[in-house]
Amino acid sequence: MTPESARPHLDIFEPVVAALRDRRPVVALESTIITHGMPYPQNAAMAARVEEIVREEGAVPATIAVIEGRLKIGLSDGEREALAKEAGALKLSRADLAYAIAERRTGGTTVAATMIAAALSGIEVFATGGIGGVHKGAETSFDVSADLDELARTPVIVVSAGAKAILDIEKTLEVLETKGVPVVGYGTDVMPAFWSSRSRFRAPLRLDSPQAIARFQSARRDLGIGGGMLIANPVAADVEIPEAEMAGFIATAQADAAAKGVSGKEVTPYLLGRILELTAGRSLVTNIALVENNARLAARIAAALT
Ligand code: PSU
Ligand code: MN
Repeated sequence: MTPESARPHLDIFEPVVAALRDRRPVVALESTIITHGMPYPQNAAMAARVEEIVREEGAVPATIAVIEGRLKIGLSDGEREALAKEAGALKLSRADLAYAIAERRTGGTTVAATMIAAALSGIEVFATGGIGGVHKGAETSFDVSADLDELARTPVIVVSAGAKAILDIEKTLEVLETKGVPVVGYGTDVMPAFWSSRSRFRAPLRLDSPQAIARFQSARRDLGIGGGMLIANPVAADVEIPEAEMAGFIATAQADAAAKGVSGKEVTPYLLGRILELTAGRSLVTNIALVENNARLAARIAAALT
């Protein structure tokens, strides 16, 4: 599966090697959410709990990150803890994943970079919080996440709570449609908005079971349609922050980012951190709950694929 030339840079954790060899379900997990998405120690607790949930569902978790130049597919508890505390971690996407390897650096992998690593190691399903997408104001900033291109080209099922609500969800859906990426509402006709279970937009497609998602993905493969798909799994209603309530916090965070001149890859981490302050920690509780919810569904999809 792994191209020979990539192998010297990859360390696949033993339980993941065994599961892939025996064709048991494996779920990839990203690490930018650990290094840039949440503060310590909540990030460490979230990362440990998410792995546990995947195991409870009978799958093997593979948290993906770059540690001192090694592309790690699956981390030990010690490596995961150390990454959660690492202050100098890079945020790695398609553009800089290989840079971190060549320069022997440490970094969290975004949705895009985690998809690349998952596909290299033969993992078909991946759980995250929310993908990157088209930022509000992208018509002047041109800030469109590399996650969207990766979904178009790399054959991994990405389980998310939709696009982060700090984004322009309507434009993000348009770009995904243009690129031929299926966006599937899980058990819903309405696109979720990360912290909110509902947005103003319809989910382009709907499926109601992990088995149905697995069938859809294998039909795509049979037809030679490459690329990934995005599953939009709404956060549970009892922990959501409704969209109308979030809108005010997001607008304030956005205005603060503009006033401070935050740009490039710092935009998403800055907005998430500012929203955490503005909601007095409530957004973090929701963020953790939705990642856990996505990990559970991803494990069930992985099982359905085997
Ligand atoms: N989901 C979260 N928290 C995060 C992210 C997603 O709950 O921090 C990360 C993902 O790694 C995603 C990245 O790929 O933010 C998008 O960054 P950008 O908008 O700069 O492409
Ligand atoms: Mn960006």
